[in-house]
Amino acid sequence: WAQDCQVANVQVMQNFDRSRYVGTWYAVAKKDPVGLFLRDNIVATFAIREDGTMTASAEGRVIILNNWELCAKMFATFEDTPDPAKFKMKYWGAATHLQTGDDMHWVIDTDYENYAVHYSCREVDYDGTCLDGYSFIFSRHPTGLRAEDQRIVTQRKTELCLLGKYRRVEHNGYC
Ligand code: ODT
Repeated sequence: WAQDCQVANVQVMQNFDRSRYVGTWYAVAKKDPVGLFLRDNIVATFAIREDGTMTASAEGRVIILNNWELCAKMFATFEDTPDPAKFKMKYWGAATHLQTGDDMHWVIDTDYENYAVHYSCREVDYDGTCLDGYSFIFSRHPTGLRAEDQRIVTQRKTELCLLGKYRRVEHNGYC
């Protein structure tokens, strides 16, 4: 895989199968965007509607209004694109003061049963690299990634040009 840090050249999951992606994922690491929102205790649950549309809900501790912490319940619907691993995510909160938005949502890699690497670039720079984006590392296990998955995930972080930019996402029962 070429590592030129161009958003347009980011490799995503081949033959992504949303039906195997459904269910619960625990965020174990996160690269934050500008204006960090979801902080820790982040759990996302994906589902598929009868018409095939992918949806998700997520819970987590968020920071709003410059230092106010609370557990937020968020919802999203995913619009398909020609690439099965690339979606447009429309999201909103259960309460009005929470973030709403439209982000791209790419599944970079997953084995469906243990780990998943997500990526979203909000703003592409003039040179084609990502100026502002975020990325989640998900695990099916609340305890974190298995040792054998860590190697693959580190490889993917490197390919995304984000190695060293993630922080651990804590799960301490706050939410
Ligand atoms: O936390 C941040 O700083 C940026 C993230 C904002 C988007 C949060 C929206 C969550 C909506 C419910 C979605 C669930 C699925 C999420 C999977 C991956 C990350 C968005």
